Amino acid sequence: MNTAAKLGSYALGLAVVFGGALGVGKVVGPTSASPVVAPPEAHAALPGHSQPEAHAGDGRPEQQHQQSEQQTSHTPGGLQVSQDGYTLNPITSITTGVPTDFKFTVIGPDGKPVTGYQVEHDKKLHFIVASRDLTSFQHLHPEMAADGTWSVKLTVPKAGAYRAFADFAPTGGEKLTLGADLQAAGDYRPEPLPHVSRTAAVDDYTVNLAGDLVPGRSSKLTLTVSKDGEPVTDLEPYLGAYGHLVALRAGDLAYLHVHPEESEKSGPEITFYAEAPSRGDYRLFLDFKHEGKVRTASFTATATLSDGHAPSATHDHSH
Ligand SMILES: [Cu+2]
Repeated sequence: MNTAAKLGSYALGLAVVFGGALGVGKVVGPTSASPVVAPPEAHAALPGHSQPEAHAGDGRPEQQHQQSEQQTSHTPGGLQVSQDGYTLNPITSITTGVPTDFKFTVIGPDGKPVTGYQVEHDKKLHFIVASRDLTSFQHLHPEMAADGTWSVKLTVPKAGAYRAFADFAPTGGEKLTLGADLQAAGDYRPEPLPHVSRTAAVDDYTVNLAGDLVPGRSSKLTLTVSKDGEPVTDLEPYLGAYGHLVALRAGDLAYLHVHPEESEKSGPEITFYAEAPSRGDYRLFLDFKHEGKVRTASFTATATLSDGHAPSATHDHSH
């Protein structure tokens, strides 16, 4: 009986963990610039707090629920092919260097392709394809057929492993980012992560990055666009803002929650709030539109602890 009771509690805990993920969108919610994730100290208090009542029966599920919410609020998007009953289902395979009419569906909790989506940033679904070494990035907008099949022209430039992300919110549901691996056959030569830099060049444009990623916090990032040394003040709206930023964690390609600051200004600055789930390196991809063309500027940034916890490498060498 004891074992059965324990298993029952364990199963309940799992159910709460998966159910709790539905709340993630709210927890890391859209508009707050303030810290939204509990600091690590909050966790330390939990296990001790729940111990004395471990045998109290009725109190147990609620305590597990609290703990589960703490855990799921830290799970970044894009790491799972299936979450909250929704599954990203690639239909087509990819071939290195060959344009593919790539097709996929999102299977819903009822086992059928989802056809109802909420529009976010001007689109029902945002489709990102990044190489696992983070040196290739594409932000695409597939078309959906009436039966829920999405299709998009996709060409991957080199052989290797890719991660495809579908960023969407089903009608009546929470925002989700599902991720699936795609493989392009051939001679795979992974490149190292580009060095940390606050400047990125694309065509005649230079983009500067101000602000720092802070682990477990919403961090303000300001990107400033210039062309031939002159600030660009006539950026064109793209996806309902003056830029679109995607941030992926090096190592596992966790997909960060990023949202733009509302602005009437068409440049040269574009401001975002990005939530780095941990310390480590991240690759940032800024899409911006100018003179009718969308370009992507890429940066590598490191999330380290601030407030006196800076790494020793930043010590002041003056005497
Ligand atoms: Cu998009």
